[in-house]
Amino acid sequence: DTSSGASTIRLNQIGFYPGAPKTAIVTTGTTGDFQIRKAGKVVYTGKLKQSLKPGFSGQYTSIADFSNFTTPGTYTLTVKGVGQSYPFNISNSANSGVATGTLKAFYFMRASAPLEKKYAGKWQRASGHPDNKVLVHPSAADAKRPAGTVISSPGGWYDAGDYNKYVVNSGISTATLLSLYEDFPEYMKTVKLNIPESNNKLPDVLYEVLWNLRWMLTMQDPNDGGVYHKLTTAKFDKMEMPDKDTAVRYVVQKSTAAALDLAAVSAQASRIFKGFDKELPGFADSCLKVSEYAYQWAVKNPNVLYEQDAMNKQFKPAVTTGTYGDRNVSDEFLWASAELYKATGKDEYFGKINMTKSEMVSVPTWSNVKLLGYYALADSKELDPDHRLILADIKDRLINFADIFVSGADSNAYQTVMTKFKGNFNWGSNSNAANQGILLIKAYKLTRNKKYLDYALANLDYLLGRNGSGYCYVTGFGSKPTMHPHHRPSVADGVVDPIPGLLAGGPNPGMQDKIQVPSTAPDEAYIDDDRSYATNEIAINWNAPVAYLANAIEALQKE
Ligand code: 9MR
Repeated sequence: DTSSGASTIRLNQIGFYPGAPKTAIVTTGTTGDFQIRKAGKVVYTGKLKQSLKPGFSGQYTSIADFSNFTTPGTYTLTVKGVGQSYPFNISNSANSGVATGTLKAFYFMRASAPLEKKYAGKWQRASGHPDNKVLVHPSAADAKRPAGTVISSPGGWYDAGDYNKYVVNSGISTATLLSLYEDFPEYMKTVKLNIPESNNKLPDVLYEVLWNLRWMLTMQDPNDGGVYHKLTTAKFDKMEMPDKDTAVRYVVQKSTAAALDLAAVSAQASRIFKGFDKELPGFADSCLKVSEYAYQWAVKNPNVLYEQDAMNKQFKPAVTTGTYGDRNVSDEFLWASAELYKATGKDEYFGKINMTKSEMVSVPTWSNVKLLGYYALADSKELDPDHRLILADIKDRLINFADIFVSGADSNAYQTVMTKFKGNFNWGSNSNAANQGILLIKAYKLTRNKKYLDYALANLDYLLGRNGSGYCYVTGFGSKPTMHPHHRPSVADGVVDPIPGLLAGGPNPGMQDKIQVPSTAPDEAYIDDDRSYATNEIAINWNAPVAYLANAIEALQKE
């Protein structure tokens, strides 16, 4: 009985590495034997083991551990009285398709460009949002750029299911992909994305990053260094293709968070692109100039928050699109100071890094970027010896933090770090799984202790099917993938399959969109419905960490 088994046996629907842990979860808690089968024939038998704790729904699960089975091939897992799982592979490059696909997804998110058939296949589409005539919104007006001034700000990635471009969210997304390259340069040089720039000199991942970075640089006002918070229509448009949305686009109010996020990313970029000065002459230098200028603006304007409701009381037209309205920019200061210190070696930036020990409670999110600063510092060994003690302390903090996540993860129903805490299941919960994975990869790189790598892989397994809903949350992959993401082109293009490589937001019992989820158990609160923007939207800050995680794991398996 394939159908009931497939919905009850939860595993990475794509595959496993010969030498790595292999785990499936049986949601019924059944005990007894399980079998691994190749074309129906049993090739391995193991014993199911009950979970020590129940899942969030109250149900104990059982665990099928077949790590000892290492022969490459295509298999199913069966349990008597339960049925048969979806098929999976054991292979040396088990997740390479997902790794490449989640990166290629950024190409599909490009604004101001047509997607040609040779790169986009059946998802080819016309260009949308040229953004070469963007208006300065009254909230952003000043003497040099009065309201209605036309500026050019083309390119970049669409943020999510909507077509707007937000600097704050672009910051963490772009930084995550830059870090993927920085942390695994040799592997990333081999990753081919089939994008228009693929035959040029730089690694493909860097060309994709450049598409967004170049847009981000245009969001700085050259007159004062300040950075517009977002480029947006006044209200969200319909579920239509990009070229159909021709509403006026604005840049709105400058904000401290936008300035610091741009400062951090462009400092990091300056470091990386310095290595490609021959291919992109002067680009690294201009990134660093933008960075220092934005940082200076933030120092002069240290607490300009983006408060959309207040803004709308003062200025017309009212703007009702996403806010990314961070209320606390101390972590943005830390991140930008860390990146600028690393890029320049200047003590003035080091002095601004606030080292208070408290508050390191969250993996990175668009509103909490503290850990991105720690990541930058943790591998800055080449810098001033006077600061080495502090840098060593950062490494300890990162490892301690990783340990908090890992400890006891083997007792919960899905045997992952993600499924340890209820609190992980908020809007965009899948990005928490991915960002925890990144933290664990960083801890692995610092210690070479395999437990971190194994739990990073377990969180990837979580995203690809070993979870409370039974979905593979990456479109286009696995036997039961997300099919109806809240994503305008995927809904409007008339193609049955959604655009591939996109990570759904994931379980979130909040129902901010008023769409009923099938279960309010936190890890089951997911619905594959394109109206459910609180569980099933896609977004660049969710795709970037899953792309990092899948590529990092592929790279590390090959080491
Ligand atoms: O990811 C954001 C999430 O943390 C917030 O809770 C939510 C509501 O403010 O907004 C999410 O971001 C959305 C953004 O505002 C507009 N584009 C789509 C984003 C993903 O849903």
